[in-house]
Amino acid sequence: MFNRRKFLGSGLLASAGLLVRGAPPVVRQEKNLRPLVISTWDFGKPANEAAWSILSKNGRALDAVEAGVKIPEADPEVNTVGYGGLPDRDGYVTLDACIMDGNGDCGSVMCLEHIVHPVSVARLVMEKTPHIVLTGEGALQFALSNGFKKENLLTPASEKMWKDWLKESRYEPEINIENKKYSFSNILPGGPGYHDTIGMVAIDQNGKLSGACTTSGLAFKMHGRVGDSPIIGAGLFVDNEVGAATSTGVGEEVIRIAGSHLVVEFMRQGLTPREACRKAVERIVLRNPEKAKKLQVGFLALKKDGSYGAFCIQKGFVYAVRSETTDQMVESESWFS
Ligand code: SD4
Repeated sequence: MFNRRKFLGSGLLASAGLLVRGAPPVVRQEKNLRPLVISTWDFGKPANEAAWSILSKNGRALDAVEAGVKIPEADPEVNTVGYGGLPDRDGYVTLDACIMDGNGDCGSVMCLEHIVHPVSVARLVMEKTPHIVLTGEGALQFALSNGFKKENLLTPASEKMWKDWLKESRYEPEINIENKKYSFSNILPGGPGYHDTIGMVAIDQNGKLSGACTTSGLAFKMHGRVGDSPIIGAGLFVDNEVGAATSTGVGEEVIRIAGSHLVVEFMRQGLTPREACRKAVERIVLRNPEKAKKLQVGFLALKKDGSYGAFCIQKGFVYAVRSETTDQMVESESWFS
């Protein structure tokens, strides 16, 4: 269970303005702080910056989250989102993404190949079709017919990691691999499977909420495997009446509890974002405590009043926050310390 003493201590650090990544967690509950954007993991920081350049000019949250998550999608160094993402076990880079507006509009692509910005394809599914989800070849054809360029997303670095992995083909998600993204040398040849995602939620000047989530999913996954990230209600959920939530970690466990929807519903019942995330984590842990010891899931939530929070299973989940007064990484509280 999370360590309350440590947590209280961190509040002091935070109020002294000292809290940065690596320090103990903090929960901010400032109200009416908007616009504001929060997103998962280290790469959330540059992503937030792109989102902020829209939000700070009175732009829409929907435009902000799309622009934000496009940053790691295009970054070849981020080996778990978009271009440069690690492939499945057959060597195909297949991407999952979704976007949702607070009014219930949403779009999603699953198992999409060859397109650097799946989130933008998801947005087009939302805006140009009567559907919500397009998958695989159909999603690719839709993207191409809307002017997206077909590209090879497998970078030499990712291909090498895949070939190294093939030597043993061991498949087991590694906890907090996201934090290692800038260092390929941290990833052992023949080592575990990797998971990583950017989930971003934002509130704009007008109090409207939106979110986006995009990933290459679990590395070296079975071909055709889809995680929580592109599933509305699992990897992302947004409701202008209440708030927004997104998730990261082992998608199968998030799907089982419709995680992001659950977090939003807990907030609807009056819980703070942090309490709502903690209750969702509790749901996963209590259903199988032994299994939970070996996996990571993190939830990140933003309430309509501008308060935000997170909770995860294992220590090490960090998220980025950007507003007029804040630009920082925050470490989430965890179930296990
Ligand atoms: C998935 N949830 O495909 C994604 C992976 C992830 O941090 O979020 N990793 O299961």
